Amino acid sequence: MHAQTPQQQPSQVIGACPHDCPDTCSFITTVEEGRAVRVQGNPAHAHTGGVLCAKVSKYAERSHHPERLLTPLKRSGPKGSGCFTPVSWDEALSDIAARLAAIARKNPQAILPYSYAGTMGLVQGESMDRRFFHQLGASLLDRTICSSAGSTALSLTYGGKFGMHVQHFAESRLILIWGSNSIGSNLHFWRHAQEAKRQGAKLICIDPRKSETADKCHVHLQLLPGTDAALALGLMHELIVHDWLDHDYLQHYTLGWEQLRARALEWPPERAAGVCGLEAAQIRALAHDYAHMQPAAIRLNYGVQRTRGGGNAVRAIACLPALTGAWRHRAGGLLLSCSSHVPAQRAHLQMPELLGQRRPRTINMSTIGDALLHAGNAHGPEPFGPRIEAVVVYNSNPVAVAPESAKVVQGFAREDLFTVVMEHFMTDTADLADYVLPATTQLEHWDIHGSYGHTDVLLNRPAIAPQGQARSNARIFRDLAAHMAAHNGAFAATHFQTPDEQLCREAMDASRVDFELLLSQGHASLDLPEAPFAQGEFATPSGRCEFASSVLAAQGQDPLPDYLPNYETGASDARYPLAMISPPARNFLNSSFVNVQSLRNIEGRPLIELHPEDAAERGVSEGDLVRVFNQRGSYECAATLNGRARKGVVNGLGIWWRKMGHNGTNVNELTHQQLTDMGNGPSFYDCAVQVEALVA
Ligand SMILES: Nc1nc2c(c(=O)[nH]1)N[C@H]1C(S)=C(S)[C@@H](COP(=O)(O)OP(=O)(O)OC[C@H]3O[C@@H](n4cnc5c(=O)[nH]c(N)nc54)[C@H](O)[C@@H]3O)O[C@H]1N2
Ligand SMILES: Nc1nc2c(c(=O)[nH]1)N[C@H]1C(S)=C(S)[C@@H](COP(=O)(O)OP(=O)(O)OC[C@H]3O[C@@H](n4cnc5c(=O)[nH]c(N)nc54)[C@H](O)[C@@H]3O)O[C@H]1N2
Ligand code: SF4
Ligand SMILES: [Mo]
Repeated sequence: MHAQTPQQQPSQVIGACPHDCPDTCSFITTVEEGRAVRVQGNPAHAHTGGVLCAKVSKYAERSHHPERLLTPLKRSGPKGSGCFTPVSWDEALSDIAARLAAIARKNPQAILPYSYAGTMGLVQGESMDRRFFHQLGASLLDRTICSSAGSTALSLTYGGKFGMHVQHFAESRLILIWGSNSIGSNLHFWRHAQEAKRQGAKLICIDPRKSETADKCHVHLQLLPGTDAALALGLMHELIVHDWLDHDYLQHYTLGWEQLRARALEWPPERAAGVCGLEAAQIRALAHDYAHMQPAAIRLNYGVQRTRGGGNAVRAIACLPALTGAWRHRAGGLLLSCSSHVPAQRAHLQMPELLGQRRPRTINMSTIGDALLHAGNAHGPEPFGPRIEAVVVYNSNPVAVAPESAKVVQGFAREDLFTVVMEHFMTDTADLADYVLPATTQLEHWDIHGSYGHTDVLLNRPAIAPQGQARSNARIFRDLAAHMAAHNGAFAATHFQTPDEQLCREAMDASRVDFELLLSQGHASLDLPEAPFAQGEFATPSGRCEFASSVLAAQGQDPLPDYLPNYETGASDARYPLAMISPPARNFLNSSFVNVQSLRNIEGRPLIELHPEDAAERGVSEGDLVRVFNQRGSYECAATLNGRARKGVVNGLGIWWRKMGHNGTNVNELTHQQLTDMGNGPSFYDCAVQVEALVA
């Protein structure tokens, strides 16, 4: 055995999982000879409890993947031909700066940033990038693709994204797991739910799919997609007629009770059951449990808000714990997101003041297909402004994840569109770029993270050197600013030079988060009350839980939650009689990890789950290839009759890369760009299709 130099000693570095997942785990990377050999859960971080999900356990495999992008690439053939030539950073950045500067001279709003939560880090996700685009005066992006309906609804009701502490679910007597496949997408919450179950709690899953989580709950209410508001109103009806109410809580801490009462009384369980495709007795039983098994907690997740009425559904469900006073106990109440607790210094990181007097238009990321295809106008009845001439994509893979892919692809395929994609891999979006810039992974850069599923703050230290010539997002924007300075002196300012580690130091309110503690142990807990709304203290304008929203009323909208039917149901168009939802695959994270072989082996191949009767009507047997289609497009995949689909509903799992699909498409070939009732979000799970056997 040869002697090791100090650098060759295995070392362990504390980091944070960057993914868009409510768990925000603390992880430890073991490094040997400059390579990450293992990524494991940090046992010292209570929420992580030493456990990572299967996906991120493969993070070393992902980071050292043989197909990692290691040099800047410049397109050398027609768009989408896959022909790229390696170029130096200097050449790439000079050319990109010149192209963007030329567009900006005409109208900077023709430039659009496109990013989401490929990393949730404040530094690599929303700092130098925003400074850069603010200085440029580029179009703003409304980042709606995941959670905006639910977030808006929660904020209207509670005044922000606040909720129960996740660890207190372990003490609940009843847990409603509503629109969440927790085992797949919120594993560390599930550990607390399991603990509660061991202590005798009852677990009830509310989900159109018989998910892995539904399998483990005592009761599964398999309602039709997009009918949750009707269910919540039916529950309220029962709470009211039996007087299972906390009148003191209602009187002191809520707004609009009399109005909500009148609305809920329009929803006897029979009516709600008819809408939801459930039995009235199931709704009665749920209401009885909810009133009598206290403390009662609701783990709501974003799966519930991806239909036309998703915002109203979240508002209706969010009212429930105020009716029964469940909030009085720390193990009662609701958790959708608690991200408003994070003391992030966003204005400091993003510097919107760099816009000066300019007020650029905002483009909704959920309708990127339509936006890219818009010819542009400045003066129409609905002014769109200039045609989009350049897009800079980072932390996102819109060609795979955005709805109505045919239009998204057509948009990104425009020969006259200048597209820069910063990525780890050659994704479907990178395939259509003019420049592809290699980005570092979480193992290679600094970052700092809040969470939307717990109330700790985490620091991520780099464990290994950047692979190849990869650079962090923040560094790429710093370097691009330096090249832009040749065209516009404002980019020479020192706020375009702040290093990543310094941005981490400045990202959080220092009076709330001790950075030295983060440096030493990687995580720090926020000091917060045990039960957020035990004594009211909602962050709404009225200080109350707003059943009737003063904000909605001021906008001339219905101030109360209501049931809004889906845009598309299996009944709305005879040609497309099946409702399709497309929830996450357990071993992928949106479209990330699809290219990690060990995880793809577990998922197998693109598939839909079909009810055996729907399959029989179409002559489809287990494992057959099928064509799922509607007026927007067609997606070929395998069908499974595994018992997880309800009759009339198809489950298209996961966001496969299009190029790995059977006919080069994925499930978003079928989804549409109509928006949710609140927050301008996408309605991915509000989609009607037909299925037919594919004749080979
Ligand atoms: N393994 C894995 N984990 C993930 C992700 C992933 O892709 N894979 N994605 C991450 C992201 S981006 C997010 S936003 C979060 C949360 O993402 P969510 O979308 O909340 O993810 P899930 O918890 O899988 O839950 C969605 C569940 O809602 C159900 N559902 C669909 N339509 C309806 C409906 O109308 N009503 C009700 N009640 N339920 C419905 C689906 O069947 C599914 O079981 O998860 C994150 N975690
Ligand atoms: N049909 C259907 N569509 C959906 C959903 C659904 O349930 N059904 N879910 C929706 C939801 S909830 C969400 S959140 C969106 C998610 O959509 P996206 O935010 O686009 O998420 P990902 O598909 O994971 O793509 C993230 C990309 O960022 C890259 N990335 C990661 N870290 C970095 C980094 O540090 N730098 C750079 N430059 N790149 C990085 C990854 O390699 C990956 O390709 O998809 C939505 N689309
Ligand atoms: S994806 Fe979620 S569960 Fe998996 S390691 Fe990251 S934070 Fe933890
Ligand atoms: Mo998401």
